[in-house]
Amino acid sequence: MKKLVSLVLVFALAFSLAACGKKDSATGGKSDKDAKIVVGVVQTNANESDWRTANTNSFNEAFKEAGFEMKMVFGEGDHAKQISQAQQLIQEEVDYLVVLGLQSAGWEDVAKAAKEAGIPFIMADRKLDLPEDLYTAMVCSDFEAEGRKAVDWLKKQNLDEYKIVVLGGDTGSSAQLGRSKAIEDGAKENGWEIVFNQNMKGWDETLAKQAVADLIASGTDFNVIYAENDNMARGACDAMSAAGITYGKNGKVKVIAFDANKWALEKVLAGEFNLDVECNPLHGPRIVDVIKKLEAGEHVEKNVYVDEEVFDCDTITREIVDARPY
Ligand code: GYE
Repeated sequence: MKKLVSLVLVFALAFSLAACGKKDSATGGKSDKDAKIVVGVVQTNANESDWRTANTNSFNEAFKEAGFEMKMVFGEGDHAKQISQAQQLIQEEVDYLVVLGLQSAGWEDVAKAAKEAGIPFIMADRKLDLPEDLYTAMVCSDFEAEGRKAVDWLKKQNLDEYKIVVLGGDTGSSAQLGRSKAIEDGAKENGWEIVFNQNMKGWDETLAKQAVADLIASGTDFNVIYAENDNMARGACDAMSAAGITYGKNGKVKVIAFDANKWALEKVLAGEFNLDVECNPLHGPRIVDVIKKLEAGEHVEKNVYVDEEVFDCDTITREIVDARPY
């Protein structure tokens, strides 16, 4: 009998030692409660846009305040690089993996590797094409919904004609895919003409300015700029200014932007942009909240879309702009 009891105790000890070395990818939870939580963050690019700068700063500040150690890496426009960076972070056995994907597709192998390693996979900013069993939580923007807000506003303008220039973001990012789908569907539904529809690599402001300058030089007629972020909208406005084309509140061309950076809302207030659709970059505190809940074994919503609003040059106020956090 004594032998049986000691055998059972040996197995129980062996099992508990084996279990403490492996985290549960669904719930996280460091085996050593006193050690610092280490979070790997696979970011898109360092200097992609003002939105991205605010986003990166948000992670830095929130993780520092939470006492997390952050290992942030930058794909710099290269999807394959992001994949290998994520795999490296898994090898380094980070406690959590947060991914902001340049591309929405192609993340299955990384997500499977994280799950196998017991590392919770969290999507931030841009939803990735993954089944729900391969990620722990998603905190993203609904980009198609953002685009629909712009389409609904545009429809209410009751323009005599709609000749739309679409300046898209990075091809294949969920932000570009969602916003582009909204305007393309809206144009079909309403019989609007899209006279130009190209994605600007890296959401680049200079590329957007040059594209609009070329359109003007070629004599292409347009009366709407649908720019998928603030920086590209500013590039388009610079091109129109250089050509003496009026735009904004009292201009020939309506200007629609996305992100709602504070400097861009100053342009909405000044009547240079007609509409700016918010895409809130402050994901740092949101991801800290998710990780703290996982550490505490609390329930975490699987899919959370960030609440976002729109800013219209006819209704925005100085107070609204001054109160903005980014
Ligand atoms: O709109 C753009 C940034 O992923 C929503 O990426 C983000 C987009 C944002 O570079 O400015």
